[in-house]
Order: sequence, then structure tokens, then C-alpha cells
Amino acid sequence: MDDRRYAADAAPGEEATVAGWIHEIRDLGGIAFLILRDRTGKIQVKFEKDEMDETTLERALGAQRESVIRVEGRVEAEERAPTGVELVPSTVEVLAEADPELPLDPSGKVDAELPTRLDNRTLDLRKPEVKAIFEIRSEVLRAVRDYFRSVGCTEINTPKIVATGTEGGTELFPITYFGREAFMNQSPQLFKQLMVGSGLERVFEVGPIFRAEEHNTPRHLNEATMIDFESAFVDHHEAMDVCEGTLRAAYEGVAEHCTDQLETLGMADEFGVPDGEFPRLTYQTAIERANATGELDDVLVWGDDLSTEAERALGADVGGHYFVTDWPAEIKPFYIQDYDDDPETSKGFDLMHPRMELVSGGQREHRYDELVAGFERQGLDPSQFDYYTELFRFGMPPHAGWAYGVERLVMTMLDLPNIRESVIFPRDRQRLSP
Ligand code: AMO
Repeated sequence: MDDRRYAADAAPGEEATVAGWIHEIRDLGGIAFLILRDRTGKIQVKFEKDEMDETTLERALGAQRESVIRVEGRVEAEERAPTGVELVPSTVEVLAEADPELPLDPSGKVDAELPTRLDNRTLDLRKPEVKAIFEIRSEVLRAVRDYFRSVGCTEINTPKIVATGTEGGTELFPITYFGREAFMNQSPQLFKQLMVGSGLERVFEVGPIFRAEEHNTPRHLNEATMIDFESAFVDHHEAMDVCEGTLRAAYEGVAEHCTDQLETLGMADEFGVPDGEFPRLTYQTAIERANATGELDDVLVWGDDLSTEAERALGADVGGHYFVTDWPAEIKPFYIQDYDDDPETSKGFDLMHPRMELVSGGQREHRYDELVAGFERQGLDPSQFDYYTELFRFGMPPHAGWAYGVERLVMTMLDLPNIRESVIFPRDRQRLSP
């Protein structure tokens, strides 16, 4: 199909072959219009019945909606056609017939509930406004990868089958690994840290993570995609700079390369790249500000995580992206470094969108003795992590890093109501296929 022309590129005066799905057939008697849809848009195919042979007409106009066809013909200017051109066919070939009963209507005339859409994602992604989300997601990943390269990072891939968890023992999916217990990885955390001590120094990964979260919420998945960053010789503030740069690069990429998609989503006018430096509030300031909003049922005290309610109140108060820094050591993981002169306070940070948390990160504990002591303080058995800690004895530089959830980034960027809108085949408590 090398000679195939996309619907959006068909120019008047040329002979062209287009291929795609039958979006609609409008039979007006002596004349009929077939709207063919491909990934670039739609094109009108005109059938003047008395000028066409019977078989071609029957084949084309008798086909069901959403059947896949190929049409060869002459492109003519027609200002009444949706794209200003129409195709006058010489041959029509049906490549794949669609059943007349469609589980959902890709033309969008009939609404479908999210579960039906997710069960029939192939058809769902024929809708331009759904397809646009995934084209934007793809651009986000391209922009982020390019940004990482521009700041000297190497892309890595780390194991997803692991021996231990890193982000708290309750959220692990156990699997059987040749008779031994193993787990699906919750985060590339330990591996990316090990790589900052390697010759690579500065790494990133885009990959799946698995969390056996019990709760089914509009912003949690059981399998998500994470963008992880880790770099030697930087502190948590420099890591936040890179985090901010990544976010801005993602928005800029979308603003520059996804104008059609933003148009399709009705966001072309309001879409903006976040500007200025994101405020960096200490945790202490954050809880004070959240309490001062008067919106919280439960007043926050030192040591509390930010509740959903607190995130919302603070988000509305700040009105844009912001960091929360200097978290209580007790609620940050063992790998986060604490201040030497204030061991109750850690160098962990979160990047927040006004709607929710997007990123966690921090300066890491790179000193072997401190790291092992940190495991013990958190009630973990350091010997289970020997594969990780041992390598800290052979020259592990100071380092910092962070991780984004891709789905939350896309969800907040496009103001999607549910995180499942930003992943093609979501995994949640109910959903294991497709
Ligand atoms: P954390 O556990 O906070 O940190 O995860 C980082 C980011 O990943 C996203 N995320 C999720 N998205 C959807 N569904 C989930 N179940 C889910 N869990 C996490 C969020 C979150 O902010 N190792 C650390 C990162 C680091 O310190 O480098 C970590 O995993 O956007």
C-alpha cells in the first residue's frame, strides 16, 4: 500500500488511493456520499450512481459502517465537502467487513460508558478526541526523552521482576519465580540509584511499575508508567530543577506539536505552558497553609501525609504547580536522606499539580552506614537489601532523583476526569483484560 494517500493530504487534481474506515454513508438517491476516515481525518467519496458500474456501487454502499476499504479515484475540489475536496472513485475494495452490530459508536453520536469504552478500546480510539489523548501522551514521552538527553542522561531499562519491594511492603504483587517468591517491581528506585554509582552517573527510565493498591480511585492504577530520573553529584534542589525542566519540556512539546489534537479536545485556546519557577514550600509551610484555608475537616499536624482534601485545598490556594520539600523523615522511604542537623526532617520532595501529586523524589542517602541504619529505623531487615547496599561500599557519589507517573502527568495536563482515560488498557481492581 505504498501508494496510499492520507485523507488530509489528498489534493485536488490528482489520482489518489485512500484507505481507512467507513465513517458514514449518506445515500440521497441519485447520489451517495461515503465518508472515509483514516488517522489524519476524513474525506468525502462521491458516488454519482448513473456514472458508476453496479458492482462498485453495491460493494461500497452495501458495506457496513466501520468496514475497512480502499478507494482509488480522482480528487476534486468541492467546497461543500467537509475538507474542501472529494474523491470520485474508480475502484472500491472492501478489505475487512465490520459487523453491523457495533459495541460502541466510533462516530461519537451515541455516548458509551467508560467500562464499555475500555472493553472496546480499538473502536474507542477511532474517535478523534480519544486518539488525541494518546497522540499527546506519545509527544509527552518524546519531549521528556529529548529533554533528558539534552541534560546528559542515558536511558536505561531495569528488571520488573524483583526480590524485594521498595515503596512499602503492602503494595506488592507476588509472583512465583522458579519456586521462589518474587514480586512485580513497584519502582526502579534501587536500580537507578545503583546506576549513579556506575560509569553512567545520570540516568532515566520510562517503564511500567506495579502496585497492588487495594483502593479503586480515579487517580490510581495497579500498573502505571513511570518516568524515573536519577543523577550523581546533584542535590535535591538541583533534582527539582530538572523535574521542572522536564515538565515544561512536556508542555512545550505538546503546545508546539499537538495543535490539532488540542483543537480536537477543545483546549487550543486555554492550553498554556506553566511559566515562572514553581514555588518550593516546605512541608511545615504547606500544612500551615492547608490548615489556614479552613477547608479541612481534619487539621494536619507534623507527620501527617497530605490528604486528598489537603492537596485540593492547598492546590486551590497556590493555583499552579508547586513543590513540597523537607518532609518528615518518618513518612519518607529509607533511601531518602535526612538533614544531619535535623534528623526528623528529610530531603524528600513532591511536585504537586493543584489536583494531585505528580512526582516524588529527594536527595538519597549515599553513605553506607547511614543507609543501613535507616533500614533498621524503618523496621526493615537490611540483609534483604544486600544486593543494593553492598554496592554502596565501593564509591557511591551523593545523588538525587525523582519519578513521575506518566498517566497523572497526562491526566492533569488535559484535565481528564479519570486516570483510566490516559492509559490504553488500564489495570485496576476489576480490569485484567483486554
Ligand atoms: P512514588 O511512590 O510517590 O515514588 O511514585 C512516584 C509517582 O508515580 C505515580 N504513581 C502512580 N500513578 C498511578 N497509579 C499509582 N498506583 C501510582 N503510584 C505512583 C505518582 C507518584 O507521584 N521511588 C519513588 C520515586 C523517587 O523517589 O524517585 C516512588 O516510586 O505520580
